[in-house]
Amino acid sequence: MKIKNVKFLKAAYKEEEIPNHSYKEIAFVGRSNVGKSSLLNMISNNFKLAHVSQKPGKTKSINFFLVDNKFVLVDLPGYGFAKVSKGEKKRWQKLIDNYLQKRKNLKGVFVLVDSRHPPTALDKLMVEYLQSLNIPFKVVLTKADKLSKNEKQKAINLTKKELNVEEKDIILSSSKTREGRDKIISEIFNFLK
Ligand SMILES: Nc1nc2c(ncn2[C@@H]2O[C@H](COP(=O)(O)OP(=O)(O)O)[C@@H](O)[C@H]2O)c(=O)[nH]1
Ligand SMILES: [Mg+2]
Repeated sequence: MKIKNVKFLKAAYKEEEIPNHSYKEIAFVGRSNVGKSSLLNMISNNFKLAHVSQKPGKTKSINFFLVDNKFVLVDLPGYGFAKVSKGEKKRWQKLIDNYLQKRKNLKGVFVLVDSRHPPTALDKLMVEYLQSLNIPFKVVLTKADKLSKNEKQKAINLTKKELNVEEKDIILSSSKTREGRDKIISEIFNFLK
């Protein structure tokens, strides 16, 4: 259960651009700036793979990454960013919705939530949405390097309560310390089974 080689496959800006392959897919979602690109880089051992941006809302496409010629990681556009136009937001929302509703290859989703803040209304909506679609998911609490041991447990408890998920479905992670990497990779392979 290792990830060795990850390469960028494609960016899809519209539904028609979503690649037509038979690889199983694992997707990552979360509000912009939650640390999604950093996490993908950390998992891939490639600091330049997914663009880490200081400007939230920059990822406007669904990005596909091929792992060891076996399966595909999918970076979905960040939700809940205020500084884009309504039209632009609608376009992303439609792209994400279509993908989650229709994608037969999709085997599991990681919902990224900033460990320093309580889950947002949009995080809740996303979790409920995945539950309603029967898509298996895990919650990843990002930027855990910013928390003390106590605060980590508090963040887990809050996530359990707010998102109505079990502790076994929550993973603390940090792209700085690489905390959570092994767990995330092992869950990826569980999803792929
Ligand atoms: N302390 C800390 N900062 C992080 C971590 N992951 C991302 N960041 C920072 O959070 C900001 C947004 O990260 P990025 O990966 O671009 O988020 P994205 O918009 O969700 O793709 C950047 O300034 C990152 O350096 C982490 O694990 N720990
Ligand atoms: Mg990003």
